[in-house]
Amino acid sequence: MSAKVSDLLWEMLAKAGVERCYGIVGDALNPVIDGLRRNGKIEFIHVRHEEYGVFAAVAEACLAGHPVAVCGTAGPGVVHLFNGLMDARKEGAPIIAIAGDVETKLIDTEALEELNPYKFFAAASLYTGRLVNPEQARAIINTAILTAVVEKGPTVISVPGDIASADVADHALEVRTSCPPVIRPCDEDLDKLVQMIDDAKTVAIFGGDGCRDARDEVVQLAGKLMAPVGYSFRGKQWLEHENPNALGMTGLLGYGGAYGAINAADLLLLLGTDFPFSEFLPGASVKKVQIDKNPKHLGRRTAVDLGLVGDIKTTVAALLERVSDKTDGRFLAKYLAETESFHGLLQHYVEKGPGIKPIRPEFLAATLDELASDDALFFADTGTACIWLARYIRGGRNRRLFGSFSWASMANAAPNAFGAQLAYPGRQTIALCGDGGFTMLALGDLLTQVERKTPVVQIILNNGSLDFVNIEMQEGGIIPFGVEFQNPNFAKVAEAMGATGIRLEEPGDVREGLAEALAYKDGPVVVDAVVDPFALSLPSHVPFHTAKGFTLSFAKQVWSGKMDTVIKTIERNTGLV
Ligand SMILES: Cc1ncc(C[n+]2csc(CCOP(=O)(O)OP(=O)(O)O)c2C)c(N)n1
Repeated sequence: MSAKVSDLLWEMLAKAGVERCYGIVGDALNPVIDGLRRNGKIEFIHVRHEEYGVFAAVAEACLAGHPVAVCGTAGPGVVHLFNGLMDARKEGAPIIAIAGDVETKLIDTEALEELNPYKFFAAASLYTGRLVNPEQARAIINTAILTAVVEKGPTVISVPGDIASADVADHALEVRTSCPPVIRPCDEDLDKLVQMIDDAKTVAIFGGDGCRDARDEVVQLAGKLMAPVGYSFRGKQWLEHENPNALGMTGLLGYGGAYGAINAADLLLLLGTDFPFSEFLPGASVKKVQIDKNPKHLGRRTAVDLGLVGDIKTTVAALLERVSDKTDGRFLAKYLAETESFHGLLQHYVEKGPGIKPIRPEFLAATLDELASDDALFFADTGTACIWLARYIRGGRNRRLFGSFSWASMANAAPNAFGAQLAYPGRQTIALCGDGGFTMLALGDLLTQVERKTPVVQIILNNGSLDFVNIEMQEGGIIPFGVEFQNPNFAKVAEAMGATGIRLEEPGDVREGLAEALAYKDGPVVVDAVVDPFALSLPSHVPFHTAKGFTLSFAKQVWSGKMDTVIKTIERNTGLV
């Protein structure tokens, strides 16, 4: 039997290192999936919602570093891929989406389920190829794989069923990718930077995900320069642990002395970061140097005095040989002390937690941090879960913290954790889910986890509201509206679906319940944690507009007869309970 286009597709994907394809089959995809079955090298993960499959793939691709395939079929199935592919675009995940397409004879006739893939995927995809002739196959598949892997992001191969089942003459090619090139600024620019560092009395460092492979070099540089180190959410897992100069994060989730230090230093080194919250970065009073291997990041969030293209590991290694040691440690000590005292504040609801009902999320997260293993993989839904993850879950050499950092979609954590568990079987994978996020996307695919006996621990912050938006609205000076909903007992729902369910209502049960969930290895666990919906979290630096917004919102709530809510919010966030 001669090879079909679909045979070529899967063989090339397998040779490029794809181990799994997540998705849902049907119509145009049927001959494509038939090729996957014949090929036998790639595992098909049948999910209940295509978007869930893409979030799983994003986590697998980002954590394991290899390309992952996803699929959805013509029209609606393809549309369900989109939000996940936007996440892949923003997270830099090498995903190849196989999109079912109408038969070639129907293209541009407004046929049932017809969708123009070029227009539809334009915002998400780095490359979209539409297979309308079998002879395009090798070139299109090759380009889709290489673009995803080299440029780090999603690509789309749109496949009409008739082309998937057409014969193809070409042989499958191994798509080879070399390891990324080493880039550092030229000597002249490095000399300029060394001069700026040597001239500065105080230096602070702010690092992001670009420090992923450069942890040791950055920590060493900070030691040499007596520089305090702040980091973004993405940078936390690389720069927080075993770093005596670590300060914490800035921004809305911020804690510790990071905001103070980066705004007071003579010179700020922005390393591998595209931190988007410009209002938390210093203005012209601080000299700024930004280094990033992606030139598009330079100077786009804040004006910089010097922008250099280079990977952080190589560039910082070169700097280490050239900069002079600094000996005055007072600046560093000041901001470490600030971090220490903020840490004390963060502990308030952790220490009081065992006696407070409803359960304080701070106490829940800190207990989880204590009980989870040193190589646990943590995932947070966009929502308040991010706040508790950022503040209470410590990174570690082998721990990983992941979220929809740059796209900020709801409902990412459970599918992320599912994909991670498939890539790292047996490792603790823990999803901190919002109740809004869990019911949006994770519930249906809990069945997928049950069927596969995938040991994912999903902890639902059951606060009966879209709490992050509730806080946002108050911050914006308006009365929270449209944010409340009613939840079932998620533990019972989980049990009915075949998963293990644990309901936590009493603070005294938190430790035991979490320990039981983490110890369970035979399938998914849903921990339904009924938490305080009034728990607020303010950043270590509160911008004026935030304080003003809360004051205004509280006043409006009082005027509209919601005195009770205001009192509870104040009471539960000022250490009164
Ligand atoms: C798909 C999507 N819809 C809406 C939003 C806007 N949004 C951001 S956080 C959030 C609330 C999340 O609520 P929940 O999952 O219950 O978590 P909580 O904040 O209550 O912990 C919303 C609606 C979004 N980011 N993504």
